[in-house]
Amino acid sequence: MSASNSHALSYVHDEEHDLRVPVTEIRLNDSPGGVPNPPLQVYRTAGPGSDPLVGLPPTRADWIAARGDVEHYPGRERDLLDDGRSAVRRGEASQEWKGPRPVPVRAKTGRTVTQMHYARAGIITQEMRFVALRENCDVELVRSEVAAGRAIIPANVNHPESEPMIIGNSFLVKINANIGNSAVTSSIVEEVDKMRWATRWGADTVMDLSTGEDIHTTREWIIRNSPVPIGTVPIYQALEKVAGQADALTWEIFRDTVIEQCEQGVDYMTIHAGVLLRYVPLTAERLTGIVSRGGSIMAGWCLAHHEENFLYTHFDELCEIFARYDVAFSLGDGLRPGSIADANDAAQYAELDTLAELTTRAWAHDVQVMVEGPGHIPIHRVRENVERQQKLCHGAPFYTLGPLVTDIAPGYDHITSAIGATEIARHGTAMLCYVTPKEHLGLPNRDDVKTGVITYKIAAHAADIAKGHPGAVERDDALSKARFEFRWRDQFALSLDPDTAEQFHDETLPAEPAKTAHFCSMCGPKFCSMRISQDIRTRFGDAADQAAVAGMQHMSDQFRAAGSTVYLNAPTVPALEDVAGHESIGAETG
Ligand code: IRN
Ligand code: FE2
Repeated sequence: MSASNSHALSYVHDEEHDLRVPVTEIRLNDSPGGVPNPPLQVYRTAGPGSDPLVGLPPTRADWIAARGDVEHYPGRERDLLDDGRSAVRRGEASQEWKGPRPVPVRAKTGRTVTQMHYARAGIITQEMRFVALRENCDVELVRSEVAAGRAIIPANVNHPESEPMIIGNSFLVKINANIGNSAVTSSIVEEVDKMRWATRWGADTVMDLSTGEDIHTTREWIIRNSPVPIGTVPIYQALEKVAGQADALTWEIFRDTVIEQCEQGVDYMTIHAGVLLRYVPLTAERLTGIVSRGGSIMAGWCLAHHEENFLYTHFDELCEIFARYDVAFSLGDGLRPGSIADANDAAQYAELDTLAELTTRAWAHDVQVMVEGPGHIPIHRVRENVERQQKLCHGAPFYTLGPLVTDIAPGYDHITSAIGATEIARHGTAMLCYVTPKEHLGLPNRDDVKTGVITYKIAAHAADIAKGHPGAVERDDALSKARFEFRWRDQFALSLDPDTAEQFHDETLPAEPAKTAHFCSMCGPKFCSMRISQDIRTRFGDAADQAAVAGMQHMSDQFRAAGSTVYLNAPTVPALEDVAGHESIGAETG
């Protein structure tokens, strides 16, 4: 039996508003003496699960329709689920889509259907209520943060299968996993499985960065099955349409690609509109130039035409499109530094100024915005990045790629980047884009995706703890208690990765009795600190040993009187200022 078996799908209800939010319930064993431990309900990104060939139920469809501001496209019956080029059509894949083929909707002429629009009008949507239930916070906090642009709820009206979630500094730190990049689509089940694998381990959003000829169909399958918001970088697909020739890109080709993706239900899109013609020369002296794919495409286009970036010049049109579907901007950092040497340089910060300007312009259309950030930054310069972005962009959510705090560990860049990610998140970054161990080396496989997601869950959670997010330490405390009480199964079950925890334990102590043993193979039975601590507690918790405690207290008082610090039975730890006054150590005062 695996520890993840004690994880069950459960729901938190808001009966009044007919809402139910899927959560993962972790069931726990009793503490010694038969004291029960209540099950722990934790945030769940995997949704309720679906048959990949049918998709998830479109729960939000009724909420969207009830607002009365969307219309169906006349004559836009979809043949989207299999557009004639896919492997299924070619007979190379065995499964066929059995689910509904939803007709796309968009705002009625002159209407705006964004969560920001409703929030600013003082309307509390079902999406906001769902989010408040998930985050365990007041719905007014959700509404006011969305209204102010300090948080976004990416929720395209054409992705009614999604479970609303929020990205913003006042809420739990979120993580994104990138998937995609298979040259040829294999089958619905396999493509959907990539998204599911990432959300199973905790990805809050998934970006589909697929390229290749089946891109449209693959994305359709993923969206119809995805409980989390889906993001894309539409310039990649636009580039495919012009056979990879950046010069041949036009605003019209790009616009049509965006509309196609809006109709499919993409919830947010990376738009590299801050790469201005005049910024491109600022990268000339860099050690690593432009490392962003989208950034280099747009810089190439600007240079080839010697014209301003069309994403910038047509930005207001893009806002009008996004407002009709509630697609959120993820303003791309096309000039992010790709090495420690290029961190926080003129090119990066010039682009950030433009992203700030674009944020305000999108807000004028009531369109939701987050701002993308670096990249590679040494740890002592990380904080300045988020503080600068928050100030310039009036608190719009920051969404960063790590950053990596050193360049010297290819193969371990999930770690070099998680260090930077933790630091940047604790100072206010709202979402972290994961980096896998294959970064800079190759395409991530299934194990890499899992490692990347778990690594970023650690970074995000560490930041939640440091930020004092309400309830953040609940799971830590439950796990530590299980560990102290040698409830091995519960310790595994409470882990971010129960399978690995159990497997590592079992490598040395596979036998069933070891699951309740008061030691593990790290220290062995004699030197287990947890067991010794328990022995101490048992002994001194006993009234008969009160004399011993008094004796030790007496000794400690003497010790302290002689000028030393002791912590035995100290009710509080002395503050650093008080400790430092005692003696001066070090040369500078001498
Ligand atoms: C996140 C923050 N900065 C960049 N990202 C992610 O990088 C972005 O969300 C998308 O997944 C990818 C875009 O890469 P390029 O095109 O900028 O290299
Ligand atoms: Fe890099």
